[in-house]
Amino acid sequence: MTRVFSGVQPTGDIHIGNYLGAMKHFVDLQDAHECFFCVVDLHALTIPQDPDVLRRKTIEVAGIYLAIGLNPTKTTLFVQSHVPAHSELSWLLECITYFGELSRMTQFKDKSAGKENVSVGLFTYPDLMAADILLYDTNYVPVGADQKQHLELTRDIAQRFNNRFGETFVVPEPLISEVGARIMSLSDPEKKMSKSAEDEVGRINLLDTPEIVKKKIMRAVTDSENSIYYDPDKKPGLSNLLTLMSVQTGRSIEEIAADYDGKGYGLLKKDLAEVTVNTLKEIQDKYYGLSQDEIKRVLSDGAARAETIATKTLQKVQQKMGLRY
Ligand code: AQP
Repeated sequence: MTRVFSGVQPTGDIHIGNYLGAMKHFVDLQDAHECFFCVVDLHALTIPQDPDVLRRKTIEVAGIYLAIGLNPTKTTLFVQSHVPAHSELSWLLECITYFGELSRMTQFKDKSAGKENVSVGLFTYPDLMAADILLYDTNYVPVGADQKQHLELTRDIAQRFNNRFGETFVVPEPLISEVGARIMSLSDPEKKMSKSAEDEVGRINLLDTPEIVKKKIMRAVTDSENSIYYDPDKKPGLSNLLTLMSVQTGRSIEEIAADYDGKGYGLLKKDLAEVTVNTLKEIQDKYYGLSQDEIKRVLSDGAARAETIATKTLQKVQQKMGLRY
């Protein structure tokens, strides 16, 4: 069976961009593949975290995994730091990654820009991500468009290792959806919707109340024209709303634009708010019905399953690199 791996950081609030760009696809993939979905808490440490908040958010992300429909009897759900092989393989991969490669990562450039104290972890983060993926002989990695460059680096590292030490790693393919892979901020639609953006109204969190969702969508920045058509360069705000409508309803952007053209932006926003509230309601109903103990049990079982596979891969890599007798 082909393998799928992906992860979500327990930082900030999980938003509809994370869901529509990546997490929703996790659910679609779990029937046809052997899936591993991780709460990547070690990645979260690349920027300062309050320890209690990090612990709470780790359980929250795992709860959201269950609430969106991931089934722990089919899919392995676990926390990255509970499987030590992730950190160990990361170091080994750092030793075959070039400084120039990591320096070219746009996410590092964006997140470090203008900051005086940037952690080394933020710089080497793509190696930890490569380790996450390569430990499980992963064939497919469902992610949003912002992770494309990291995935390309993972492929380069896997191929380099295989060329240098002999066939070891499966070279993974990214799965990036055509529509919805880059959901934009509602308040600044030139930028992607992001957990770390200070502007709360730019993102719809999966656990936002219906009132807040409606308010955020009705206030979404659009443009002063009145005609409805998709053009992310000329009309980024409106195009983002059409995208949100399309990925949630399964209707094409063209069809939606034709439906609303001439009827004003207000109606589109009102209907989108309703659709979004319904999407979130289903998730929230399940989320608030889960107990902490239930979530922790799933994570503990998942870590045990993940560890068996990850340790085998790590030992193979250590052997090839000359670390074992
Ligand atoms: N705006 C987005 N549109 C579509 N997909 C997105 N993803 C993130 N933002 C969008 C995808 O969500 C998955 C989980 O993301 P993550 O937790 O690993 O962290 P991230 O990419 O750093 O997400 P954020 O929310 O944007 O956080 P910050 O603010 O810290 O940068 C990934 O598959 C990601 O591609």
